[in-house]
Amino acid sequence: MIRPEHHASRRRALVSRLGAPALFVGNRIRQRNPANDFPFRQDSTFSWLTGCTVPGAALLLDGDREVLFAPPPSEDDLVWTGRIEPLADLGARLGFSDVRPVAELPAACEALGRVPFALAVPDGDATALAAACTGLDLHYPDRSGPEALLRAIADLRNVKSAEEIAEMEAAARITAEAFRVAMAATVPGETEATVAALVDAVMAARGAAPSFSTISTVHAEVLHNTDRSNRLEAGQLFCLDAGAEVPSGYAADVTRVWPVSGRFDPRQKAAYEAVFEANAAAVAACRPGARYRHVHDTASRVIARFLVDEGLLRCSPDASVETGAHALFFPHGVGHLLGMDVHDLENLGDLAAYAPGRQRSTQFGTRYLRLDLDLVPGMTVTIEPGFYVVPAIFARADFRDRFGALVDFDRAAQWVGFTGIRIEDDVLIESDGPRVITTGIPRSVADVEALVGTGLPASARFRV
Ligand SMILES: [Mn+2]
Repeated sequence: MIRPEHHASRRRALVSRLGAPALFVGNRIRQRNPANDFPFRQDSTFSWLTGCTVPGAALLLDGDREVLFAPPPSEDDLVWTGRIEPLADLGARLGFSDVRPVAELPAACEALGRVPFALAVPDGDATALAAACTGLDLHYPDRSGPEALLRAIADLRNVKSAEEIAEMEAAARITAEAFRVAMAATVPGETEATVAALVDAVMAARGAAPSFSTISTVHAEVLHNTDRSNRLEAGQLFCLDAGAEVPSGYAADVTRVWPVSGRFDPRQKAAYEAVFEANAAAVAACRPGARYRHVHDTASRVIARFLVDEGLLRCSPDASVETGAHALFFPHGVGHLLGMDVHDLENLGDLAAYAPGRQRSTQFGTRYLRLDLDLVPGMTVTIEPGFYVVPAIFARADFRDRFGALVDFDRAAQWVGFTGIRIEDDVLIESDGPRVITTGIPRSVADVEALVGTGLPASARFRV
């Protein structure tokens, strides 16, 4: 867990950057029906500042003054949820000497005498409260808050402390265990749903939760595939894209693809090794000072070289990166920021992930690159190149026109049904270079083939 003193140092760092008061609201519980709630997840910035996971809480910062607001517990809570923590106890646990009922928040904002900074959160009611208390035009996620506030939050959250890195390593360890169980359990006849259930069960058994809906599919060419209705068949490639979130809120995000039969066929193996090489080259490029766009281009060049070797591209890898031809087979960015959210800070907009003066590319593929900062020590990013055969892309008339000279569409048609391959790891930028924190998950062809289908390990005792 992150210590209260650590949260306090973040608040001081933020206040000294802002030079003005600031209001942060947390998320509230959202109901599906009365007495039937959706799972609660605190807003990440609110958690980052307070460690407070009480729904409906708020934080007011004004110079040295810090006030935590929270809904007072009721007697009914004791009966229905077993939770009763008096506000004073909540404050003592989280390191706040001043904790008040949240009903007092509007008057406290009024008493500031000036408009505080405030942040929109993924909860309409909480954002409306922040807007009402400040008069700011706030709407999640397109009007998240004043630019100076967003920049300060992005700069501070983007560089992880040793305590945060330890949390991310814990998330990575649980994720690695889940992946090993999933690989071991994969045999023809098993189902996508069962593998996903095993992954989520490992996370739950270790006190964590999925940091996003587990992707468990034999159709990796659908990038964010949420369908889990298929039975696994020999000859298919299976894709697992999943990550654990530990109680402090830090996430992992990993993808592996493996053969259902336990053996890659020659074409699958060639493509897998190209994506693996792209992953390794991109990881190696994640050095302090490197521009992330160049990390993306490094992976693209390796994928393009494979496409040239297979006769799918008729141009040099450099010409492919220039024109974007390879993106017909690698239609997404090489990765993104990672932290308390899987696409960390994405709710603040491109301001958090694109350096000033840098814009998203207009080119197909590269325009989905979620990050273009210069890397600095303490940043954590994902590296996730891929190779996909997407019939809908090959069918596009505008692509056939534009790339007709560069892409062999007849040859591409022979690959339809291949599905796709993505290999994703989480990388910490250290002063002397990159460090992969998602270790212990097979990556090489030999390591993958050695584990797939070996059966559930004894440690997976939670299986009933
Ligand atoms: Mn990812």
